[in-house]
Amino acid sequence: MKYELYYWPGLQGRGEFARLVMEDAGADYVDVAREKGGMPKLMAALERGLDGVIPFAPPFLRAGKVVVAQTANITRFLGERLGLAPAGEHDRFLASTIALTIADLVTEVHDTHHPITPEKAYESQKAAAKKRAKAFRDERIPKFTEWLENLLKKNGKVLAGRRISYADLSAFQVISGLDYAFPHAMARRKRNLKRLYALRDRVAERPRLAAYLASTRRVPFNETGIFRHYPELDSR
Ligand SMILES: N[C@@H](CCC(=O)N[C@@H](CS)C(=O)NCC(=O)O)C(=O)O
Repeated sequence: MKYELYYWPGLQGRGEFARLVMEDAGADYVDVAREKGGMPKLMAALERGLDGVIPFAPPFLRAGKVVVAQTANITRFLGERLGLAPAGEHDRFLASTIALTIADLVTEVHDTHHPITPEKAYESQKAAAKKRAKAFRDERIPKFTEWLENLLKKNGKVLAGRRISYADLSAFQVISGLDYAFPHAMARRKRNLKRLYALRDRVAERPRLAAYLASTRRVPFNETGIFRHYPELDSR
């Protein structure tokens, strides 16, 4: 099976959550819009649909005749197919709950630099972004990250089930992104998040992921993505 990932080129963005699952599993996939002639395919899928499905926004994934959109839905689909999901209903829904909550957190990260609308540039909403980022740093980072830390305290070395799952890969990505975007705010949180950072390190050391992270397929975090480092939105 060759998976087709549709996502904007030049940034990790939400597409990265799906990439990490496929990279860790050693799956065969193509990043459609990064290929020559790929952007028109992405735009055509958004305008006219793929196999009868018109996704609202990237990322979306084609796996044979199945088309899946929404990041958490995609990572669950891939995780369950590629051996990166827990077994049993309780843990399957726990993993899915974690991925959906991380998707909420990602939206809040995005809204720190686009608090008014995603349709206008950051530069046109800087004053509101400063206020939003302060509330995010002071109230929302602690709430989300301590929730993840407490899940680890209860469950052990992984967030759901007994082995690494797509939920853990998503936690790796969101912590890496927060570290990039808000290095000062995160440095202050770190001592309360020992289990979460240990998980982040264990995920980064997985052989296929370590190779991926060192490759050119891993586009560096940058200021066109979700996790943007604007010093004025972080605090010393
Ligand atoms: N809830 C969706 C959000 C998807 C989303 O906002 N995608 C962004 C790129 S990361 C986009 O292209 N949005 C276009 C739009 O909202 O008009 C998910 O988690 O996949």
